[in-house]
Amino acid sequence: MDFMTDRDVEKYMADGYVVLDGLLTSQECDELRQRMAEIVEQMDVPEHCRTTFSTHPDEQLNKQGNADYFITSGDKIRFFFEEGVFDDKGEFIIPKQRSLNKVGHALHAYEPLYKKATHSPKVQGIAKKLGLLSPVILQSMYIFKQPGIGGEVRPHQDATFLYTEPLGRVMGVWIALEDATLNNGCLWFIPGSQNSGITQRMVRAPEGTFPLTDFIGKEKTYDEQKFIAVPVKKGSVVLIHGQVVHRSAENNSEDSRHVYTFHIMESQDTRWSPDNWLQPTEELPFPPLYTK
Ligand SMILES: O=C(O)CCC(=O)C(=O)O
Repeated sequence: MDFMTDRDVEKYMADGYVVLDGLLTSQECDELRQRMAEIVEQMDVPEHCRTTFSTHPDEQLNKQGNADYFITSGDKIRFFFEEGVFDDKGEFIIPKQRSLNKVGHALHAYEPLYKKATHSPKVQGIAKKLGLLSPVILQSMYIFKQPGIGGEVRPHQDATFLYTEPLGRVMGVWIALEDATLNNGCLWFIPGSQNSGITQRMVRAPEGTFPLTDFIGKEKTYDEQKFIAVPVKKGSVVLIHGQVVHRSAENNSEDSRHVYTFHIMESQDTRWSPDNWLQPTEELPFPPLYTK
């Protein structure tokens, strides 16, 4: 039987997301976490690049001292921090292992273990089950949701940041490397919201202007009651339609909630917007999923 069943496909189409248990074994999750611990141990982030990551539009526009570090991170492995983890001189005021919000955006290309997880037969099988002909990998992220300080991710649609014509060509593959619970900041979704278009786009600002990105359209406020919590077990994957509205809460618990996530796009008959912050580069064109 396929790892993704017909019922899973139906649920994904209806709700805009679906959970599949057992994409990775517990040991595979631990290996990915161990490798990330080594990467963090060795990280060397220039002072001017000590970037706090926020999904709040105003904050993204205003904290642009290090905007270059973000906008050129599509083909690199770079480090983005939680608020309040540096002192005035840019020195860590908490252990650096606990300081990160995420690492992105090219683990899938440069880190062999992450590359293997991204191109695994199960992931390729999911894409085939969904009928994708020429899927490519756009970006990847390791998200930490640190105990006590892991920030919220505000309600959004991924197509705001990863825009295609036509819409409906992008899917997030979100893999829990630890249990994601109500306490440590699991995902929440508005089922069916992928069918109502998008409300906002993040675009590159014209060359030579600052800030480097801008938003078109307004951030929408959603009815809190419509969100459904989606706690998942370590090793499970959540498939996220590019237009489904989702969010995650702050992590006020004592547990971390590590995740490896990447986005794929059906490239056949799809126009990747040149206005997107993320662009393929000479060093790293978007790699096809159906390779090792
Ligand atoms: O991991 C999270 O908390 C949020 C991730 C997310 O919203 C995304 O990858 O689009």
